[in-house]
Amino acid sequence: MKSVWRYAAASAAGALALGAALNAPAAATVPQEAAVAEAPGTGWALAFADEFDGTAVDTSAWTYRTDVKANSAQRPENVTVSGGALSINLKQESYAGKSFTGGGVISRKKLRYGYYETRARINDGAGWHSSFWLMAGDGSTTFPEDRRTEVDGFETDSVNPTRTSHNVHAWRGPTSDGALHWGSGSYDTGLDLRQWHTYGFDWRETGVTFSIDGVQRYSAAYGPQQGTHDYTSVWLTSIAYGGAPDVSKLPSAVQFDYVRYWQRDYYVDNDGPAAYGFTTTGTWQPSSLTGWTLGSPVVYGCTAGDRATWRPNIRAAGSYEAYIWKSVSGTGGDPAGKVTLDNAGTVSTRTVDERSGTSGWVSLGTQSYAAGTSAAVSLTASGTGCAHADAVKFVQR
Ligand SMILES: [Ca+2]
Repeated sequence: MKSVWRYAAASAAGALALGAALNAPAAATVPQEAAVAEAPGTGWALAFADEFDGTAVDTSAWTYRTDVKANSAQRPENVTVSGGALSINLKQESYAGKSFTGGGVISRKKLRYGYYETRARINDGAGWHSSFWLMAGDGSTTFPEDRRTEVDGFETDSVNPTRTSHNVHAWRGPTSDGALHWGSGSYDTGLDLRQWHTYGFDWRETGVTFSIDGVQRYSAAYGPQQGTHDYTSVWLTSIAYGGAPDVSKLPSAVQFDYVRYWQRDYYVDNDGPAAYGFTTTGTWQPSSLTGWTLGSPVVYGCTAGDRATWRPNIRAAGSYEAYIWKSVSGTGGDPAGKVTLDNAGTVSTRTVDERSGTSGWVSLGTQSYAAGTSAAVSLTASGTGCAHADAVKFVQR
């Protein structure tokens, strides 16, 4: 993957400011940056971002990590925004039975496939575990009941400030029962991670690819039937973990310059955040079928005219191949469910036979689409058997 970020040319004034900042408080040392986020490639569209350019955490976008884990308790008070960065302040203080406090933020927005990026630097001094990662939850625990996908863009233990790891975990709840894991293992990056570096990962249906400063470092083949591909929040966190904290280096801070999330392909699922484009008319009920990703519920409608509609919010005009997930369900399935693809008034239809073949994505062809919500796919039950509705996707071609 090419580098997705360009620094502004260092002016004399900029170099002076940066030099002077080396002795200033941590929050003032964010390097110069370009004025506009640069997309990771053609067709990607920015769908969520926080540049941390304000003077406080935007609590409409973020909640706080507040658990007590390993050697620290996490406190909202420790998270600040100033000087163009979010700082997680690391302290030696007695709180909630611990001698140290860290913290973090968790996005309220739940996201799935796309390219995620941050620029970050860890603290100097042993004893802290800092991460840029995805998972369900609100920050009160790292073992929520609905824990499924975990993607770790980086996990760095400050005792070894050149080493990090990239990981994917497919959980099935708060315990490790049945979980699957992919990981780079801790490796030497050849970089001083106490300096600013850009960390990105591209999560697709077929897996996750991780990079540092635009250089690919690890890829995990995390398929949709190996674990639930969940809607997750972005977590930026640091806790005391991995040996005793070096108290001579406290207080200190881990900093994040920004978080950005781009989309290129558009999945619309019957489950997940309600506003994401799935609607029904008629009567649809939960099915016991496994969906396109493990544990993604399917619904079914049995009366002629029952209709399910998926309407993506396409953020970049372009050429996309549309698909609908066909759920084969034996003699109970609808042999002639009508699938309609409406591209801003240009309509094509076909039928799908749920009584034959195998479950999988069925291509509806490649067309040019405008940005916005003018395209939709619908499935209408024929009244013979029951039609099953799960997901559609628009994949950029
Ligand atoms: Ca589903």
